Amino acid sequence: MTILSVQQWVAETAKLTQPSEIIWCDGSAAEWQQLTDLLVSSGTLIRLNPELRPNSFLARTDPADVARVEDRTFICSAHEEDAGPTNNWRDPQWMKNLLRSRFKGSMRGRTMYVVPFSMGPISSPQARFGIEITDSPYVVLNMHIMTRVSIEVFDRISAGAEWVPALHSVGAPLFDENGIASPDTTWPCNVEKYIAHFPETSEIWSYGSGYGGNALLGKKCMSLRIGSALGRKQGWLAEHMLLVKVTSPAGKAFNIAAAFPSACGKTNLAMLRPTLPGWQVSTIGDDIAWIAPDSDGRLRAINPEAGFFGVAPGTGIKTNPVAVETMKANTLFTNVALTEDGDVWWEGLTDEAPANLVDWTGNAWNPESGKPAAHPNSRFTVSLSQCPTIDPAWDSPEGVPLDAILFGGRRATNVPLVVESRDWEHGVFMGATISSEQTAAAEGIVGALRRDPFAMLPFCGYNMGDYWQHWLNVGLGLKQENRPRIFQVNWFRKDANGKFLWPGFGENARVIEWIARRLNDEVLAGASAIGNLPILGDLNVDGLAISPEQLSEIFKIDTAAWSQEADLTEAYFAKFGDRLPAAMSRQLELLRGNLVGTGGSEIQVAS
Ligand code: OXD
Ligand code: MN
Repeated sequence: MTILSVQQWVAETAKLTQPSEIIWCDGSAAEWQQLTDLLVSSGTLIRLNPELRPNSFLARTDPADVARVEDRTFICSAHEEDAGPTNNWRDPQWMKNLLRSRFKGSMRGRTMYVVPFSMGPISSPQARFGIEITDSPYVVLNMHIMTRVSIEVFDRISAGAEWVPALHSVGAPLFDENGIASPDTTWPCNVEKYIAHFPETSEIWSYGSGYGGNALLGKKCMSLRIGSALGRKQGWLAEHMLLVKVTSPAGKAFNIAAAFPSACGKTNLAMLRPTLPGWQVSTIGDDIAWIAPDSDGRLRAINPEAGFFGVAPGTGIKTNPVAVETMKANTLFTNVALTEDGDVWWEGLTDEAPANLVDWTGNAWNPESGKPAAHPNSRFTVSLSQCPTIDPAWDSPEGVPLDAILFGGRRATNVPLVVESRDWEHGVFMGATISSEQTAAAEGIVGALRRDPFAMLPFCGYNMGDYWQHWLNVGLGLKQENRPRIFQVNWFRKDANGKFLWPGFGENARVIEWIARRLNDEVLAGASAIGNLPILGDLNVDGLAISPEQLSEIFKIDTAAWSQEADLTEAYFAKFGDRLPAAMSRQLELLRGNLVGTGGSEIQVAS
């Protein structure tokens, strides 16, 4: 496409949506100033006390628009089987016809913003460009932080770069077709929501929500759903992974990407302050990694985002001091509580709630009410550049060479604290079988496994079976000695009384230390039925109140329970029919054979 086609797309969209004005955005400080002033005067943003939280704002959403809407998220490929059994599918023409009727006049009385953005440093060969059209100035401000908004993107497009058209409307026009006015609200949105992706033509159409991943289209929509489909065509991987650099006391550095389902402490790991002397962790990304093979047959990773859109509750001075420091200034908060002196608070920021809070709905908070002051999915949006542990490579066009990939779920049973895959294919099997026990009845049967392969369940833009095959293919294209090693971790194993066996948080650095020592060939591992485990004594537990019994419990492999798990995996894999790679069935059979052969937990030294 050429720059002309951008203009054409903008003109056609304006004809359809009928805004009263079009503004071409440039991502400048002046634009930030103008839009924050506008939203403070309209009541959408509250300016926080500049002495306590300079250049920072609080937004309160409509109580019905507080999270991603997975059941309203669609993958619109020509054939249903190309979306696969884990996605909501709609025919692309059917969806576009329906959406055209919703977008018709949807911006009447509002301003349409055209936001050119880059995912990844603009000059990076791994960067991809997009243009978001939105009628939400709140979205524009968030895009300023989360992506690189710049008019340079137009130059790249003129020079021939591909780009993703990303159309967004909150679906709340201020006039109907007869000119009858509807009053505006501080959080316009529509009860009907559609987050539609067209992976074959790389387009996004999002309607009805102003919140987070539904509306900041560079994030889940482009960087994961469209990104994964682009990556498949172009030979790279778009992943729901944090990215960190770990440096040993001897100064040896390793780059690690890690996939965790939502709400498994990803931001905390991305900003880990190790409890072990001499070890350092620096942050490159907390949510998404784009990973591509380089000319040395090695994988290189970039964080396509430029900001954190982190969950506030549980992010505390004790649990994540780095995040708390990061959001000292220049931060947008959404749905947290407001303090008397014009600052913000949420559950877990401090042990005690300050007096006289205003809750996320704008009402005086009654601590006795049993209701939280901040919404459980309330967020902070802040630039990566403000993170005290940021690694300089976060902004480097070349990205970083990847040494290890971690897969984690939230498992009370079966899965040990850490286990290393035997090889790439086994590692892909580990990723494909990530799951968590459901903890709330709302999610289904409590204790049943929720499968979340590669932590990509809501984010894979095509058939998940094809996605596993793509991972296998990418591995085959790498030099064997340069392939990242793959590990599975689980911070959440519990004992028979339901108590966590591992302290977690900063102590997870002990597991990272063992992984780094494996990468450096300093320690051996023991072969077990499910992969290679640390040899007793190699995992540093000095100073931890953990008994030898607890330690053996945390690594216990129960053959009967694993056989049952293998049966569940077989049933899950059957959903993918002939899209299931043969290598995944082979790995499952290997697991079954190992369980019979070793009795599960007998450990021999493997390497
Ligand atoms: C997120 C998520 O918001 O994964 O990052 O849900
Ligand atoms: Mn995420």
